[in-house]
Amino acid sequence: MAPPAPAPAAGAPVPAAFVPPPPPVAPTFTLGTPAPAPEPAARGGFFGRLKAGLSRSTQRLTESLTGLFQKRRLDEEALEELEETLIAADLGVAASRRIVERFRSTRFGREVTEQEVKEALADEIAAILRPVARPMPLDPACAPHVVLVVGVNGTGKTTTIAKLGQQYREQGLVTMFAAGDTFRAAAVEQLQIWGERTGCPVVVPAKEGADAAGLAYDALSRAKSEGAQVLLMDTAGRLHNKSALMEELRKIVRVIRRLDPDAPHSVLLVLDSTTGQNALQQARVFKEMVDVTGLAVTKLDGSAKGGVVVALAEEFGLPVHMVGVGEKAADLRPFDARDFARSLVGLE
Ligand SMILES: Nc1nc2c(ncn2[C@@H]2O[C@H](COP(=O)(O)OP(=O)(O)OP(=O)(O)O)[C@@H](O)[C@H]2O)c(=O)[nH]1
Ligand SMILES: [Mg+2]
Repeated sequence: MAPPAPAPAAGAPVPAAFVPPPPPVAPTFTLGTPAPAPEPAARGGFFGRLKAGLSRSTQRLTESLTGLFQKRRLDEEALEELEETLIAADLGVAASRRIVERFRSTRFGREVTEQEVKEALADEIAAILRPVARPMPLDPACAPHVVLVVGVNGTGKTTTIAKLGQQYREQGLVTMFAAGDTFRAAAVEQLQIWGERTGCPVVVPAKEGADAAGLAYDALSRAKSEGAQVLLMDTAGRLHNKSALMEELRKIVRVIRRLDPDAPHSVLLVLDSTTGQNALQQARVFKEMVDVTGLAVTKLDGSAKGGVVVALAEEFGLPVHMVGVGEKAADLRPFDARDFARSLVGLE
């Protein structure tokens, strides 16, 4: 990959909010195993990428819709079938009911085509998603803005940190990583490699199994003394039980507040969209543990359960700051309600 851009002088003007720019050039690194060759649609920018990525979710939903609405009267039976279709597509019972109620009140008894149903569905879904589609606010004046990244193992925490690190560096922000998953040597190494590739210094524990809160404290002290503007903290996804993980996360928060009473400024919960309804359960559990401020939903490329984003929005109302639609740095993007809704129902 290209050598990292030089870090700007501390105090250089920086954007107040994180709005990743569209990828200006071919992505500079890939994460994990090489990504498969892009589908033709993937060349059409982010919307195309999202659409290609969501195709498995879309297929599930639209196959049922096609069977349902070949010009048909929107009667009680059709509405019931529509509700079942939406629930089967992981939108959740509450959101599915709400959408069907809107159909009932606006279109009941009318004859509708599949295209009309899709357009109306996309509008209703976008209306649910719009309030949560908010980029992660980033205030580098916090010096640094601390992002605690949490989530169960394998959801994409470490790679999301790497992608964010790359994007922030491209925006000229001095960014550091904290390898807070101290129990696994491999986890520390993984983040170290990303640090080297993205040009973000990584604070690592002195030894395997070191206290994660102590590491977090050291990382914030070092980030402060080195003038970092953003500090991304990785955490363990699994400890021997839930209360141990909760205790560890709470201790991290307590300890870093000795250095900055407002830290962490963001608590980003990473959820893997391929886990469908499990993602909802994970959100419930992590909300109990820490004050989650927003979500990153990963692996929407190839997920047949992308509809879960709608269920998450309906149940929690937490901002969906970003979505992962692939393994490259540029594949972590802000969440766009309309694009997502239209892709999900198979519209351009
Ligand atoms: N296709 C795809 N793969 C992703 C995405 N995000 C993460 N991954 C992959 O998911 C796998 C797990 O990602 P990690 O970042 O290691 O997950 P983690 O949450 O740090 O896992 P633990 O450290 O075990 O808790 C890796 O192979 C990533 O490349 C995405 O948006 N799309
Ligand atoms: Mg990890």
